[in-house]
Amino acid sequence: GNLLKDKNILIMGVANKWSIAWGIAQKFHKEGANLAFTYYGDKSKESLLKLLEEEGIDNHLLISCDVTKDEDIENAFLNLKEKFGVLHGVVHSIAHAKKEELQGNYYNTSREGYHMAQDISAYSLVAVARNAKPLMTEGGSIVTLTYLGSERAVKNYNVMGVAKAALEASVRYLAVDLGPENITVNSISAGPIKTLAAKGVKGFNQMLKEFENVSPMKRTVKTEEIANTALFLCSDLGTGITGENIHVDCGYHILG
Ligand code: 0WD
Repeated sequence: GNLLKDKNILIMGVANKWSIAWGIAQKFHKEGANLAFTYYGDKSKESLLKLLEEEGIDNHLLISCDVTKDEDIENAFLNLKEKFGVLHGVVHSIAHAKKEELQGNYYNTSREGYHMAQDISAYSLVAVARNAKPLMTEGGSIVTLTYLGSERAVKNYNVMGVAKAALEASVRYLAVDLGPENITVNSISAGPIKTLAAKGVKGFNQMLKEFENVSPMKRTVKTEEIANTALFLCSDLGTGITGENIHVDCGYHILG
């Protein structure tokens, strides 16, 4: 396909082959996008280099970026400006909380853990949007990943659910800020997928089983289905949609 031909897109958050961001990267590559990646830590860099080689994605830009550091984010977009000049899309697929706070009672969340979850999982999108804006001179699309735990009290999701609520609210405010520049900002609310981040949530495997049993489609969602929605949003098919949260979860969220 060529739905993303001549589009320069930044993918943030590939940690390994199970990462949702990697599924999105593969799809975007097949649709002709010019890709850049930010990674966090040496382990992610190694995985990413290997994956890129296997997939035959070359001429990419790889940038180290810890989203808790303003200077890392600024540096990433400086690099992008040099390499691409114009940017058409950003996929933000980053979240983190302390493992011990993804279980038990939410009231046990520490101040530090609360701040960390907000910083990495929600504020990072705000900083990314601010830095992306000057490069999105031809309009653009910013897409982030969220989860139903923002709307409902999902067992064990706790502090991350609160961070995702902030992320989704940020999507709406950013959509207003950036709308005049023809930049859309949306989130995809993905059903549970077995990844590194998911393993941090206590009882995740059980959650997958329950999901299979009760979701309207009686199955879990595939990473490729998340990637297809990200593709739609970043291509010319998705223009006119902004501030939206699209559930890609086999219908699970409609259940009472
Ligand atoms: O079921 C799932 N897997 C769902 C995931 C359902 C619904 C939503 N999501 C969301 C996650 O909350 C996240 O926002 O999708 C996004 C991607 O998550 P993923 O693909 O499930 O998980 P993973 O492959 O672990 O990617 C998240 C990555 C980090 O991985 P680790 O596991 O090392 O925390 O976010 C990155 C890192 O690569 N990350 C950071 N990047 C920059 N700076 C930082 C940081 N400080 N911290 C974590």
